[in-house]
Amino acid sequence: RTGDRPHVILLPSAGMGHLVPFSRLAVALSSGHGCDVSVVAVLPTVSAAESRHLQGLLDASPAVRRLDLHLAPFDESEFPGADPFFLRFEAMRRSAPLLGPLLADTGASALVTDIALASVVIPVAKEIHLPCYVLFTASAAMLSFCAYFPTYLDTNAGRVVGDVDIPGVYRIPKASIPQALHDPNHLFTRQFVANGQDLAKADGVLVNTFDALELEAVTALRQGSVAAGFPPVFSVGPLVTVNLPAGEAAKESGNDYMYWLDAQPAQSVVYVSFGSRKAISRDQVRELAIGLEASGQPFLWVVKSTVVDRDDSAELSELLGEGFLERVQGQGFVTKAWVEQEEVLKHESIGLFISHCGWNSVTEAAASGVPVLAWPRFGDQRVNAGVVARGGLGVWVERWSWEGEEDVVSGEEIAEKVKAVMADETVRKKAASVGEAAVKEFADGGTSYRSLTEFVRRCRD
Ligand code: BUP
Repeated sequence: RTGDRPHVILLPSAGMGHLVPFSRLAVALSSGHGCDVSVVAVLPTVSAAESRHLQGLLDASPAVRRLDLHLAPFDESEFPGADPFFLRFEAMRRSAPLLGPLLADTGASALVTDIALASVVIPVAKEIHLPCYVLFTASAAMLSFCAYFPTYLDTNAGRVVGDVDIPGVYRIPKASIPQALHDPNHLFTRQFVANGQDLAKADGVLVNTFDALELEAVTALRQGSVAAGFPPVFSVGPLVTVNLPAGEAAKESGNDYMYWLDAQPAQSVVYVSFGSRKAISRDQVRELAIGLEASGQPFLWVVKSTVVDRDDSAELSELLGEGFLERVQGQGFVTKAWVEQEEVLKHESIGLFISHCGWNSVTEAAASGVPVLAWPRFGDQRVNAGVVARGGLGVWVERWSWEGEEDVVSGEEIAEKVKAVMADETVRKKAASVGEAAVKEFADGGTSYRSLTEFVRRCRD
């Protein structure tokens, strides 16, 4: 801790969906809000994308320091077939006691832990008298669901029996509840319920959303309607990369897609990405290819074919079908590589984002005012798609969303929907006004800026 600069320690868990908002928070705190920041890292990271991202953060922000957490031995065979990211959550949770000695002599003012680790980290922080906040990396709707879910289970014999009506917020349809939570014994359910129960013990909860997008949920949480005695809620989003030089970083690293975007007409390109964590089925990839081609719109498509990027060796041409890449030359840019999505979404050529609705993707679309065609698939994505549709950021064709891989949406249907949404002025205008609100709230003096200022004030006390 230097002078009266608070020293905030950030503890992200695994996966880009978690690391990205933490790194943006690190930059916001250290550059705009006068804090010293340390980020706890577990190396090696699960994916190569995380490793590059972490290094990029440290290279670009010398004021942000790294604290290495060495995990205790953990026998993964206890959970055969489990998602590698959930396994890392569990390994980190079991290593929480190691945080005490790691953090004790850092002179820290506060710890901000990832929601995935909350219930095990809060007691450790309390033991060393370190104020402990939680960063909720998904929507406020999902935060309210997480806070209410333990009570819901208590009154329903421990199971999901139907829709979940969150007091003061809205009803989450049964089909939108993350699949794992339908099984009380699932590893993720156990973590989720424990974290939800213990949220009330945190000194506060930061959430990567903004009031104009999710006023109902944020207000209900603040008023204690969702869970009595809920700690202060700081809506600090949409967390964005500060001082992003439009397209320049991506171009410097030799990424041709930014040059390709430069050559496209304004608001004409359909950007397609289903996130960094789970591939879509091969049959659906083929139909999507047919649909994008038939839409006649230019498109930039990030194709993923494995769960963890380190294992991805499938050939694009084999995935997309014979002759596709040759046929769409000029119309489409298809890549398996990582793209700088935040920069892509800021590019003026982008007219639509077909998205799996990982929460970071939603917040990035909001920050750029780009309409979303929501195509959620698993986890919290359906709840997020609901936020997109309610908040005016885009449209959601609910019957397209699937958890299993059995239903394939036809190329013809995809092409029709893309054409219709691209031609819809109302969709475009609404998304643009969400974008204006997002920028205003995150900027100096906006509600999210003030929320973060209040959090820092508390860290200083
Ligand atoms: Br793929 C990809 N470039 O090529 P979400 C992703 N991203 O910058 P996820 C890129 O990764 P969860 C790419 O901008 C976002 O910040 C993207 O997070 C970035 O989805 C992040 O959108 C992905 O939250 O995580 O990774 O599926 O499962 O936690 O939702």
